Amino acid sequence: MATDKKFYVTTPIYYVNDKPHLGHVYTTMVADVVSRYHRLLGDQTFFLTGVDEHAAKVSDKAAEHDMTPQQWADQNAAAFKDTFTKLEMTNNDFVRTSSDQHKQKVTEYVTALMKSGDVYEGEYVGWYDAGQEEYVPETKAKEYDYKSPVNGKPLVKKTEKNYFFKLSAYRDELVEFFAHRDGQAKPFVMPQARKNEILNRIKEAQDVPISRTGSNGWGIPVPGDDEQTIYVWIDALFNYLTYMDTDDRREFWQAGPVHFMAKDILWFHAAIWPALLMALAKCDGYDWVFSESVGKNIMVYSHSYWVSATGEKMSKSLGNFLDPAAIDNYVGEFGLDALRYFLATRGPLGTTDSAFSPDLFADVYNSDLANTFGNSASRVTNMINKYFDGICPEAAVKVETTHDYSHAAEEILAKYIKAGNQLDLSATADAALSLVRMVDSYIEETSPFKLAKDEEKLPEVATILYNCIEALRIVSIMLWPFIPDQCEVFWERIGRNEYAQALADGTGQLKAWSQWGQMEHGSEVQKGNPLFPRYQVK
Ligand code: ME8
Repeated sequence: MATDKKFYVTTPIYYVNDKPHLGHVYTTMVADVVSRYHRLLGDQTFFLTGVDEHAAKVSDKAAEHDMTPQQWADQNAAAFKDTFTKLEMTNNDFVRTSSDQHKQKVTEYVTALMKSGDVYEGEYVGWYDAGQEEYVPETKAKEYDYKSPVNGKPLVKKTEKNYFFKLSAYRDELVEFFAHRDGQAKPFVMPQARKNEILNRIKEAQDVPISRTGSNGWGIPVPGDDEQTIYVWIDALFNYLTYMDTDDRREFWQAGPVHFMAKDILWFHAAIWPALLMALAKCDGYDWVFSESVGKNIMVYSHSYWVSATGEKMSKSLGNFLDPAAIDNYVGEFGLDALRYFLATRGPLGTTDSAFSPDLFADVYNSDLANTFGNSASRVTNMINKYFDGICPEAAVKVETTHDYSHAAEEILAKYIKAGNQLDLSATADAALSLVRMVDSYIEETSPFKLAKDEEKLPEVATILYNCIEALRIVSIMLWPFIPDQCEVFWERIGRNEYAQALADGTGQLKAWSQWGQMEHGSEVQKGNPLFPRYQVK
């Protein structure tokens, strides 16, 4: 049964100046694992990802290729969509900022903000980072020696007639909002280590330009001023709302969005975005956009970077990224589950960058998947086939052991849920693996393969193998968000296709399914190829 709880998770919408790379796949994969985790809990989950089209770097790239911006955007949007489909991302929709729904809603929101006075006309002089499509404040520009901190190119001094968003008017409200959320179970900014930097910047925040000229019509026009288009960042941030501003989706918005992104764009999400929502909520008919429940649950999670082996950020402009072809190679060699598992558990979710190394990938694959769940599943299903003809045995007699399974499974489930709710994906996966390690040590301790040599000991072997297969059944449920494909293969082998069906229908039941003792004596347990064949380093 699905719970009444709603869950809404997003990724940044990615620029379509180029093809997707590992960084984009990473954030989308993390959001996908988190979505699957919530679907497993039974929460009604909405997962949104997509692309950001109206950037100058998109129209520049299009011109280089003799295409219109829309043609270029179409081509790369398709590449993002294909990549995500191939990687079995379970996003419920795919944002395109050139869609009518988005453009129309952004126009409505900006019109409302112009009417309320939070968007006004003025003149802007500042330092522009063309690669990032971002104005850099004077103090920061000086600190960076007037060069882009990302690609090293000179910052450009620009003067423009501009529309501004009155961010300065929201300083106090933002500071108060941060403080309020600090006192609650869920802070607004995660990891918390990044909060102070944002807060300090908020305290001195100036109004922000939200329009530009000279975009040759590539962008959403400022309402009532065809010479200006809405600055790509404002257009982009609104995607999280425009796609949910329909009768059947507003409820998901009310659950409070959980936004994933990398640290480079935290400022936009942690300061400008909530301020825009606060401002819009003051306009007629929009109070729902920053309702109490949104204010209580909205969250911005900014992870660190994947860096190359030499420590540079992987990025399109630096050209040092793992592209779709390289990602395909990993999937071909190790399987999609392995990529998903590696990204989710060894990625830069915390405050330090992660280097992507093929050796580490292979090590993690062997240690966490092949030698752990994969090996244990093979061992146990093989023994059940060898000693009990593939029929789930009965735990009828007591076996001396130091392992208290049913109790341990309960404790592990509690740990798993705690880590999952805190978005600590490596601790979540590790909780599940700790139950596999327990199965292994139980087998070492009780040696069913030795006992089986003595006919009289078969009832003990039966109990041992029942406990093992039951524990692995629970493990496979907990590991599903990380390695769904092989968990579903395992479910077929133990006669539990119903889990996959329920999850596809959005009616996961983690807690009910994880209660001890649901493998049925007499049901079929098939053996099969290793779920994760061990990788031999070449
Ligand atoms: O910033 N490591 O788009 P973008 C980890 N359109 N994650 C990485 C990464 C890396 N090396 N490189 C990129 C934009 N990412 C805007 C966003 S949202 C309203 C608008 C991921 O194509 C990470 O999620 O530059 C980062 O925030 C995002 O890609 C930036 O993608």
